[in-house]
Order: sequence, then C-alpha cells, then structure tokens
Amino acid sequence: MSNWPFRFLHASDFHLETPPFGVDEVPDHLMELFLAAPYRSAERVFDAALAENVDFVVLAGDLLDSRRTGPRGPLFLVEQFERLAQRDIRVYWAGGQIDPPEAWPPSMRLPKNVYLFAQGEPEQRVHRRADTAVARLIGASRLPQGRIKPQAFDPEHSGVFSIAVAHGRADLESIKASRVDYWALGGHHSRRTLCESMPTAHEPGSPQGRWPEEAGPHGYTLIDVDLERNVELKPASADVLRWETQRLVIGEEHTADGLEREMAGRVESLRQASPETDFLITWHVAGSGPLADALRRGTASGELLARLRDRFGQRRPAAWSVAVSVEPPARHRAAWYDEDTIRGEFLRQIERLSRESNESLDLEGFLSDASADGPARDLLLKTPEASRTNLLREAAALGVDLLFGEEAGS
Ligand SMILES: [Mn+2]
Repeated sequence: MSNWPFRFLHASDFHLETPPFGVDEVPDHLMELFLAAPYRSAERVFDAALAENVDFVVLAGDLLDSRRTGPRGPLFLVEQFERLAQRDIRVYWAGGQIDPPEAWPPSMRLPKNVYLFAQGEPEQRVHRRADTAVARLIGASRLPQGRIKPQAFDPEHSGVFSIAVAHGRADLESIKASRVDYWALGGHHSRRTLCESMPTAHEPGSPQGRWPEEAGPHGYTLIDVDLERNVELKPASADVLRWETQRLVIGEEHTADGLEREMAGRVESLRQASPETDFLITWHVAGSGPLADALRRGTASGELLARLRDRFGQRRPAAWSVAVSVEPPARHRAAWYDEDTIRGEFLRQIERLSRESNESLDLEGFLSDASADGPARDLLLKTPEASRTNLLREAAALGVDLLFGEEAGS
C-alpha cells in the first residue's frame, strides 16, 4: 500500500529538573553550562525539528518534573512548542513517570499544536498533510507502575503508517507481534534500538547525559519513512556536555610521562571527532608495574588529575577530567602466594574467597553498630559478583601495601 514519504523527530527524557551530577567539583568556567545543560540540549532538539523541516515531533515522556523545575520548566516547553506552532509542526506527547498529564500546571495552556495523550487506554490520532492521512499515532501516557501493553496499541485501521508512543518497559515479543510500524519509546536514557525493522522499536535516550555512567553522545532521532514504508533512523547529538570513559592499561615499562602522552592522545582524538563539545572524562588506569603501584598509593593519582585538569580542562571547549581511578591488579607477584609469611597467608585466603563465590565474606563484623542497619550493610550483604571481585582485589592491594609497604614493589 502506498504511503507519503515523511519525516518526524523522536525524542524523550529531557528531565529538565535534573542538572548533570556525579562530580566532586565543577570548575567555575563550566558551572553555567552544567546548570543550563538540560534546557540547552532540549532546545537543540526543537532547533533540529525546525531546521530539518519535520512533519511532526513525537515526545516519549519524562520531559520534566514540573514540581521541581518550578514555572521555568513549563514556560520553557510552551515557548518551544510555540516555535513549532508558527511553522505548523504538531507535537504528540505521551507522558512518562514524572510527567503524567495531571502534573501539567492547569494555569498554563498547552498550545493547540500539542497533543498530550491521556493515561490508560491508548488513543489514536491521524496526522494529516493537507487532507491526506500521513500517519496514525497511537499513544498513552504511562500509568504509575505500568508496563506497556503492546496489544492495546493495535491500529484501528491498517493502511496508513502507524506509530505507537509510550514510555516504560514492554515485552519485546509482544512488540514484534504487533501491527504497529514504529514504536517511539522513552525511558532508557541512552540511545538503543530494540528492534531494527518490522516493526522498528527505538529509544532515542535523553538529549543530555547526566552522569559518568551515561557516557557518549546523547541526542534525538530523525526518522525518514519512504513510499514503501521503509524506516531510516538518523541519530543526531544535542548534548552540550559529553561524558566519556577512557581506560588505559599500563605495564612494567610505563613511565608517568608516557602515560600522560597517551592520555593527551586520547583527548586529542575526542576533540577531533567533536571539536565543539565540552568533554567530562573519567579515566580508568589498569595494569601492573612500578607506575601502577605508585598511582595506587599516596598522592600520585591526585597530582596526575590536577595536571590533566590544568592542561586540558581550562580552555573551552574543555576536556575536563572528572577522576582518575586506578584499578587494583587482578593478581600480585606469583611468588608471594607461596611464601610462608603473613602476606602469603593473606593472599592465599583472598584467592580462596575469589574462587568460592558462595562463601560469605563475613564483613558485617567490621561495620560499627551505628551502621549495622544502614545502606553500607545492605551493600555488603547483597554484593553482586562483579563488585565482590573488585572488593577482594581492593582488599588484596591494600593488604599487600599495609603488610609490606612500598619497599615490596611488585
Ligand atoms: Mn527518564
């Protein structure tokens, strides 16, 4: 069946109420950018809708928590919606966890080009160009604790390209079985495509990463639909600050200068790939040898961090180093595990605990009474596999250090 070729923009999770977080120190020259990042990245999404001349915009929830933004949040959105209204671009919005329809301040009228889907049963709206149907939008705002029920989004009529708009989790098998052509989903803060085609199910993620875990570009997605209803996803970035994680492995021969040269190289390639972007870099250094040992103890990693900030963090666009973390070695010098010393006994004990992952680490005894019911206890009792390994590695490194000190080397 023939169809109009058309283009729309899919975005979600603006989270206007949440500035970036997860850093111990924001330098003065990046402060303003930090505070403005949620709004500025969202504004770039609307800029793109205008520049790309889209037929309409689909917003899949979690745009703002209006209790936490105060009037600034809704005012900003109304302003942006009005920019689109002037060009006759409609907006289809399904609320998520923080923006159910009733949370919108009643005193602030949404412009007429915006359709905010109600909660519960999905509603169907046909988008028209002149008098011809272009797409059928099937949307619902999220119910509290609700999962998406893909069966409820069945298009009333087939023929015209159908787009489901919803926020939250859904069972992928039911999505695949649905008659919807494109699932415009929201909720996941990093971009991902759950299903490539027939149907396409996509989450554009938040236009701005919020913390070190949300590394890499963030933005929105443009979707081109051709005469044969083929879908082409065009991801684009809108973030004004970009989190990056860089991991380096060092060996016996590494010098401090050599490591810094490698870091400078990484900064250079980030800048070349995206010259306008301000980066926030978390460095992970792994490996063994004298340099790794030196970085693990004392002030060396702090000094390295200060130099990196000084060299690359000051000018704009900045490459600001958030932290340098040095991973503990997976294993220490082999001979130590056999020696008849406290260190040998200690390392053999750690090794046994790493092998026998079901054995409790019995850490509760080390917690003071005051913290006995607190989050630290929960954390220790429910320590998942990856952090158990890490905990044991940290303990081994610390133990070796305390028992023999620097003269031991490794
Ligand atoms: Mn969200």
